[in-house]
Amino acid sequence: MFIDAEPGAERDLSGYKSMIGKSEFLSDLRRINREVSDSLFEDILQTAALLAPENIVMIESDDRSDLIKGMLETGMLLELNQNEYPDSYLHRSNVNDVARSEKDTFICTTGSADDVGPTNNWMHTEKALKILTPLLRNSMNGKTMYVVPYWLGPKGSSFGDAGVEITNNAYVVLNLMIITKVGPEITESFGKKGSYVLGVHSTCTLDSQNRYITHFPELNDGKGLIISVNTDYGGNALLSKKCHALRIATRRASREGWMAEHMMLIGLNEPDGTKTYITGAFPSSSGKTNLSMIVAPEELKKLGWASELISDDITWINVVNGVPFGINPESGFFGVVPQTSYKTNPNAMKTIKSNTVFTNVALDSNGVPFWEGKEEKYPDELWDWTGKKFDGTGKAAHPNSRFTTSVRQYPYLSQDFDNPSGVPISAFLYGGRRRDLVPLIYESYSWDEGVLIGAMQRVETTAASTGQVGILRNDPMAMRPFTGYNMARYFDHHLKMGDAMKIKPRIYNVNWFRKDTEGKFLWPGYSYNMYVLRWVAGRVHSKAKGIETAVGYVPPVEEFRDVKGVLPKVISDLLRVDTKGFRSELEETESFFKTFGTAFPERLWAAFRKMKERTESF
Ligand code: OXD
Ligand code: MN
Repeated sequence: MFIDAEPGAERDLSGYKSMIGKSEFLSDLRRINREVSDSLFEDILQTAALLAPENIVMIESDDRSDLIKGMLETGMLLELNQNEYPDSYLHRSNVNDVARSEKDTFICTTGSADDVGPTNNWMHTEKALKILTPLLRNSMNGKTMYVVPYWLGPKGSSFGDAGVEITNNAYVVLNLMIITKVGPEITESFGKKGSYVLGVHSTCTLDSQNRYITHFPELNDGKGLIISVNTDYGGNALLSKKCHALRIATRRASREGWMAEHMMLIGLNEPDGTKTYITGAFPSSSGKTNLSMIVAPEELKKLGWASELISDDITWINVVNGVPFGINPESGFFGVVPQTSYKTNPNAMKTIKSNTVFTNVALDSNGVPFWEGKEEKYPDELWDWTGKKFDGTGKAAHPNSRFTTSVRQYPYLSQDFDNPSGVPISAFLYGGRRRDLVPLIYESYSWDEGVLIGAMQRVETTAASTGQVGILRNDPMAMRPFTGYNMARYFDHHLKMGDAMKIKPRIYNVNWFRKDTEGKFLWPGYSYNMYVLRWVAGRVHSKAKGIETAVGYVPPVEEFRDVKGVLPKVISDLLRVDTKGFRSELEETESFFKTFGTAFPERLWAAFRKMKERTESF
């Protein structure tokens, strides 16, 4: 077990044993894999011994109704207007706990800080456990301890993974029941996997001074242990998501030869029936969900262009016979709400119209949820995300307010969503919020330069994480907060994965966020991004031209000739590569790359030098 529950003391655990002994999940699991079932029994027991809850509830059905009923009774959920938003609810967080907290997030190993590199916080495993044990001890006194065995990925997929989250928080349980697979349908996959990532989450007192989101990739027999305390916010507390499916997964992926990425994944359908699978990595709250739900503009829709969704946030990629195949480890959205409307993202609006948990949105007098960007005007009467009457100052909904909804409600879910083998990926997009410099799109000259483009991403910070918003920072592959080991080795892993691919995805840098001198966006974005994807598909299938520039190929302006409402002059501005600007960008990036010291791959320096030379000669 990970922690000595009560050093030196014998406790009577018979009560807990009999509660856990009633679990049908464990007894079914026993028939498939006795060793895993016994080990899970023991982990639950030892965790209970430390946390000392009043009772233990195993989540072994996907029926959420009892949980919701209980949460309505305690006020943890508020019922929304059931005519307009059937089976939908509002949860209000503690005001000091509304975003991922990177400063409190640690990767803990028995080695040294070099294991995690300069972009992560590191703590020695022993030191971390010394801090965490007293925080955890008896922290569930008088509370229910929920145990949620979950499965990430398509049922039965050898690329999927098993996890268990132990938590006292019913809101966390409810979210997990939406964003992962739970219940009897997962027992077989879980048992066959033969091991699981263990997550322990305790609300404690929500003391922000003692908030920790810690990852122990070496513990739990090398499968990984996660401990999160004093926070209930999604990204900090839904341990299946960023903690398991990214931080723990990246490190394992690097050893096992696959990739865990902060990427959406869509299938783009062309009028002639061609389908192109495209992934895209964008930092939190930078339009990744919107792109994953893109609707073609009328002119392209009429011709037969359409997009279907596989992932909105995370993609796991395995190379099979030299071809990269992607799956979505998740089963639900935990998406950012503000600015979502029938104009910007009609598919999201349809998806969240029922069966949805909203977090930290505002509420009108009819019990209808409201957020900035939903409608033109504020309703006459409104309560803000904290429950106070909204007086027109500040934001009514929190900028990081969220919706949690099953992907099954998405109207254009790919038929391959459940495909255990995943789908073959032909293109990677990297991007983020850049008001200047980065053109609408360019394509890298090679895999290595594509990895460089990913590694070079400098983007503006958003409300998804605590701290100042709008600050430019290096966020390679949109993975800075989510890589569970040294990013220099993560870059190296990317390069090597390219070597393993016979058919390498083309790699692009995109930027929907360029502004003019008056601060207005140059590109309308949203459905218009389909024109950009059309060029990507054209390149993949060798149909579209590219013009050479210092950093890669850009589309000729004619590729956008049928775009309505954007002047050709603006298009050509959007596609212009500012060679001098990129030279400075490379210089600034160089100092970031140097922070990795000798761990930074020489092969990536070579790609860097090549691009830099071109910025001098173009
Ligand atoms: C998310 C994030 O919640 O990236 O997806 O913060
Ligand atoms: Mn994300």
